[in-house]
Amino acid sequence: MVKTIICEMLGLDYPLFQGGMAWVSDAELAAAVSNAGGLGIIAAGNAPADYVLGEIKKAKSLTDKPFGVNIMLLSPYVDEIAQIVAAEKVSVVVAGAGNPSKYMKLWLASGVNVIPVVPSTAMAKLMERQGAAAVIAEGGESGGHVGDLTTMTLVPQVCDVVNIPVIAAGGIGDGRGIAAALMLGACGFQIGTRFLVARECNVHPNYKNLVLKAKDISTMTTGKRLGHPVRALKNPFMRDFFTKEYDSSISDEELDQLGVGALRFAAVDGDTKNGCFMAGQIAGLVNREQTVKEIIEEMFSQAESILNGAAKWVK
Ligand code: TUI
Repeated sequence: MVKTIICEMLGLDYPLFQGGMAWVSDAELAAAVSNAGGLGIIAAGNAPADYVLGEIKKAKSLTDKPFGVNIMLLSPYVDEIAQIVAAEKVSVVVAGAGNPSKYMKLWLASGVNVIPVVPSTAMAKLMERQGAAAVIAEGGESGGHVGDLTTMTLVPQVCDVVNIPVIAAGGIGDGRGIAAALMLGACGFQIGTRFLVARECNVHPNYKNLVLKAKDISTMTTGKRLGHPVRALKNPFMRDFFTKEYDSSISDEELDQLGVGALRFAAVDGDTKNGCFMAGQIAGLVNREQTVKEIIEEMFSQAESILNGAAKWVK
């Protein structure tokens, strides 16, 4: 068994977080992950507060195990959602895409474990000072809104500057990734892309098929000019956005507007031309639809056998 302090801290069988994917990570996916022994996470994304409350209640009806909510700090509904997770006393709040400082006191007072995503060591130190239970060091291999550093470089540097547990995210898709992240100092692993193709994942079948077909070089990033680069599968939407990003006749506002609704077109409508199919660079390795339980058990048994064999390399 791969058991770490994260299991003890949060009451998990596996030190695994399911990545909070906007429009994708609903109560059903989160409950399936929690029931399989990991930490399922409902993504708030840009959804209204009543949707998030409904998903929290649904998850409570589907599992007795702990689960979390991922709050996307750029959401227009973030203030309301911050109150809801406190009132509902969810086990874990993962905060991403910004600085959650203004909500920390509220969340800590309600007994929630606050686990922010950090793209840098400075942010990691700040979050530890403010009472975070752990941090997620997410490298730019991940899908969606990405930071600059890679998982390989970010995780050990974050581990060196904080005393709280560090969860690695970005580019982990199987047991090899888990074993590697452990060696970097992480004691938890956040996996998003592989769960996109889980049987219990309600994303549009076209989205699943694009991930299943993806190769190593199938993703790209756009949006650097707007200050929030996003990684997604290459398709007409992404290529068009990329061209316009380097066209000085297009204003930032117009560019921003181009992205509105694109993730919904992908996840809900399966629109392969106009959708933004966010996925990590590990998509090329994701080749089979499996149940959540199969995914988790396979990843950890692979990690275990690699780790058990690792001593043979040391003479
Ligand atoms: O948030 C994510 N991934 C996401 S959010 C998302 S929805 C979205 N869509 C379009 C544009 C923007 C968002 C899709 N995928 N991952 C966690 C993450 N957090 N990545 C990077 C960060 C981050 C960035 C800056 C965390 C903190 C931060 O702090 C900046 C500051 O204020 O100092």
